[in-house]
Amino acid sequence: MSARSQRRLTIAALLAAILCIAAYAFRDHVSYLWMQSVTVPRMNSLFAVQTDGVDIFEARVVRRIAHNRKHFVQGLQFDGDILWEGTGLYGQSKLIKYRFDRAAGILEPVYETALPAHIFGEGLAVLKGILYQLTWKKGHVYQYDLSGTQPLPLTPLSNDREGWGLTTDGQHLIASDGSAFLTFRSITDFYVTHAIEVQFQGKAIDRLNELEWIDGKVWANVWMTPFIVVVDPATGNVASIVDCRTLVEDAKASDPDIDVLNGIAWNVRNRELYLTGKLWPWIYQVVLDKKPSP
Ligand SMILES: [Ca+2]
Repeated sequence: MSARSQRRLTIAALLAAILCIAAYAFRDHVSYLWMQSVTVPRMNSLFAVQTDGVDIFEARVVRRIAHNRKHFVQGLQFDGDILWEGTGLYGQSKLIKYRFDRAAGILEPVYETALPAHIFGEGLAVLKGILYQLTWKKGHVYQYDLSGTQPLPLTPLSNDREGWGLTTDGQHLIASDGSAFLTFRSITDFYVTHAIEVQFQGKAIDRLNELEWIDGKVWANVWMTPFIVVVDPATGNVASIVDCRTLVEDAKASDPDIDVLNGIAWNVRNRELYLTGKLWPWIYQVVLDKKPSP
């Protein structure tokens, strides 16, 4: 082989190595863009056209609660007057505790802890004095004892799937993993007790993300859409759909760089609904207006 051929071979090998390293380093971003390109048009067209037989509600803004626009919201849940928020992104994932001044509409951060830089935080839920926080791909389910003045970390549990959203029916934890399945989990070891497939008019609805248990139903953000599905936990069937396009437009008008709708918190004591998204400058208190049947 000539010296020139050897140089070409070396350069080609180096380029291939650089491409492989870049593809590995940005694998999550590539996967994210691919899922976005496939999911968004399909979900939007599905919900826009085929809504026979389910109730459609439109989320209407009651008030805006100021929120840190750097928070990539992955989990949101009230515990009395406390609002818990879990955020994602590598190097930026946190668990945040707010005291909510409901009359003034102000969230006062009273505790914050950062997750390790290699951990991407996901959904959270509070059940029987323990806060559970998922991680995206590492399989950790962080646990915190909430009986003291500050959360006390306990030994993490293990998740056998990707962690996306989390909520509770009061007995189980209920988790989403990016698929159309919601898994019901034991609070002691996070093992699956049973699962349901979420379906809308016979079609599986995947990319289920942040969750909330409200009045016996599981509410789920559908990732990359402005819609929330309200799911019957016994059958998996979508009972109604909440159209949040007005909120997305309002948030986008405040900040064009916002990410998707993601974050549902039900203030059970006052029966108030709060919604937000990733990198949104607001948490919205909303009421639902039922849309007339077409
Ligand atoms: Ca929630």
